[in-house]
Amino acid sequence: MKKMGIPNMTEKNREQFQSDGRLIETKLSQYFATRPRWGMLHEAMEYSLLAGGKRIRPALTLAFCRLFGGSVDTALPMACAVEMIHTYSLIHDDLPCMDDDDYRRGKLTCHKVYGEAMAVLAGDGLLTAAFEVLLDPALTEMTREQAGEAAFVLAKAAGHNGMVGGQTLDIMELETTEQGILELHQKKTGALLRAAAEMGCIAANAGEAARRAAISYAEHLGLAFQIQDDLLDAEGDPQLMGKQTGSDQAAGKQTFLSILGSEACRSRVQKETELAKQSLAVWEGREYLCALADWLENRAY
Ligand code: GRG
Repeated sequence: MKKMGIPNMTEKNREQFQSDGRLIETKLSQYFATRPRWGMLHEAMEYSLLAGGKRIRPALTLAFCRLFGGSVDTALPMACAVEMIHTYSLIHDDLPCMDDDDYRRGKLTCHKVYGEAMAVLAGDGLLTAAFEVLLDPALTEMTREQAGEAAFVLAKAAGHNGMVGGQTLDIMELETTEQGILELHQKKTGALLRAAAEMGCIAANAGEAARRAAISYAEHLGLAFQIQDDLLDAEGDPQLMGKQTGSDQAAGKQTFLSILGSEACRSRVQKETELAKQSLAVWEGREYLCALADWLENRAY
């Protein structure tokens, strides 16, 4: 997989994104470092967790915590938890019974390396570890109240009315209208991005107005992100993306692209990115989150 770097960001914002990335990477690598007798499981979990994702969701958690005056140490376990849920979803999504993909992020998928049963378990292990990390008093600087609230927000976003529900709508191919596809993606992709932003607010004990702004930002960003994902699946460079492209069309799937066409998709990505940025208009210190939105609008992977 070719690495693209992060264009269109000022040096300061790029440094922030990279230093948050290092923080997240280091913390994630500590959780499963020990190997019990059944350590193959931990190896498989770590293989996917440390496979080089963009770390967008944890970056949002840290950024919102910082924007609203919280401590990054409080937010870090929440950031790791959301990345664990995201990674589990990708491992399961790649399984033969779902999308049956051989490559992700330029590397063989978890089941290709460790076998299907171990990949199912690695996903299960990451899903549950996310809540362990949030709720273990020894691993966190959160108050019990913050941990409980974050766990609730994350569970709702990841579960049957959130990401798992969205994936179910997807595999049942129930949605064929723009409104239906929108709802599917609000659940499948948007819910976790929104939870990532909300957890940053929880870590900072942010007030209602701040939380509403963060949710609005995340919802518009999520939509832009998903539409860009549809465009990349059709038009992206597989080398840059680190996985096969063209899968939606090959499967005859209804997507924003198939319904709206590429021109309308591109302008919708722009519009949703603008709305995401406008959601933070009254908040000082928003430049970094605006730069993240701009980067995602133009991402090539
Ligand atoms: C299996 C329960 C279950 C859910 C799967 C998220 C998901 C649901 C499937 C992934 C399919 C997909 C490509 C969705 C589009 C948006 C998306 C989540 C892209 C991948 O996220 P990135 O770009 O990935 O943040 P990296 O690799 O950077 O972490």
